Amino acid sequence: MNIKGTPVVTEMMVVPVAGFDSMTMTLSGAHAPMFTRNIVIMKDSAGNTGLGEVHGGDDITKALESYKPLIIGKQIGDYRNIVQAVKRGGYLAGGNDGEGLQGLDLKNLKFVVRAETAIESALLDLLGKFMGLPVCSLLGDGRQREDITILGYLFYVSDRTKVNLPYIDESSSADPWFRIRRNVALTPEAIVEQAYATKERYGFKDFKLKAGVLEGEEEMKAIRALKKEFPDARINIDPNGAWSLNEAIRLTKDMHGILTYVEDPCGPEKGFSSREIMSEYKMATGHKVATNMIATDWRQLHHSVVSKAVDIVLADPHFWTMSGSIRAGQVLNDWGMTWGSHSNNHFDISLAIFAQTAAAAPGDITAMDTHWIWQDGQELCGESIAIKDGKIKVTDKPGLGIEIDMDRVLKANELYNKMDSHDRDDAMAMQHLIPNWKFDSKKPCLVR
Ligand code: GKR
Ligand code: MG
Repeated sequence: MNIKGTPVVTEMMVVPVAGFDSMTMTLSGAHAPMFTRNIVIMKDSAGNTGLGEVHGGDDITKALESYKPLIIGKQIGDYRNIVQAVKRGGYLAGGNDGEGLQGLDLKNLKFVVRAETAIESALLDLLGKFMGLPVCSLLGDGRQREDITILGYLFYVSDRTKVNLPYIDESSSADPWFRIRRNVALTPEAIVEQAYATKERYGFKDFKLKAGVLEGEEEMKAIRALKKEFPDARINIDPNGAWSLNEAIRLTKDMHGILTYVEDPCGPEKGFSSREIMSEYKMATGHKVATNMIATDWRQLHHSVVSKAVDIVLADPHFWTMSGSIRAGQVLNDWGMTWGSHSNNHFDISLAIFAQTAAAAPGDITAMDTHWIWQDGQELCGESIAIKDGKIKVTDKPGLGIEIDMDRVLKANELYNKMDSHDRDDAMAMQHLIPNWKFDSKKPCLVR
């Protein structure tokens, strides 16, 4: 097909980058001192620059590099066909063997991630700039809202001073949140302190606690403490499938009015799939259930819906592509279900991707996850997207509404090049806390 009238892509750069992180804890272990991402920077014949971001790792870099010949010289208006060509003809980071199991630090993550999202985003950014429209106006049925509600994503944090790893120290920062976010937080009081500091800086009204770290009872104490301090907050807990069905029921059955919903409480057990188990959990407790683990593509979504295992699907555009996430959002809304988005550590280009996708998702969407509060201050773009009053205001600027700062990108690339390994490995830092620690999908990471 020959489409006339839109600029052509003249250049595409893939830049792997790294940023600093806290020793945040999950079922998978501890976040390493640095996290990685892949950035795509495209230029077109109209002189515009388009941006994309997706997960890090050499395999994803390789996939993105392989797309170049399928993109350069093509018209940006033909972006749907370009993304198709990339899906069919590019190198595929392939094969997922970890359904329903938290294994995001292992090689599984790259199989859930859709590297082409970074291409789609950069092309939509260029097209939006050419047309003078924000990306959300080009997705699905167009813009659905003026601002996006964001939740405060709280994590337990281990004591970085007890391990000999290059975690950064921000305890002398002028900002109260920056001051505490790199420090140990393993008690209900410390989680409440995080919530206050993030509320102060970002105005959050809703919170999520990443669980699967301590015994479930301890984690419920933190949830109760949060609710006591923030009685109007919608609060959610996410152990990434760590609890058995019985345990999940025991822990949460009396938490109505305290927990608004529960995210991936259980995984597969005793020959039953995570969908069957979560459906039993829902029936037994009456809690609403969210997932980013058992509905990460259309086939999984179908089975999740048929088995009535979930109410809220966290359709991260980096897993679904932006247009795929919106298509899921439309279907969920038509079926009386709820759209939301999961996240992993990311830079501000992904924050813009989340915001533009959420802006086009129809219906009563749930507050969106973002890890940005843990990365805030490490922007790759000039004027970053702000979270104020617990919301991101959807930009009226064309495209993603952000402009890349190459000096910052090059610095983040330098950091990346100093790293020995570029793949996420949450078991690495755990060895410094608990020698010979091994991932167990049914055991909180600090319970050994
Ligand atoms: O950043 O470690 C983390 C999170 O645990 C992430 O990997 C999860 O995928 O945030 C995610 C979730 O909601 O499950
Ligand atoms: Mg989750």
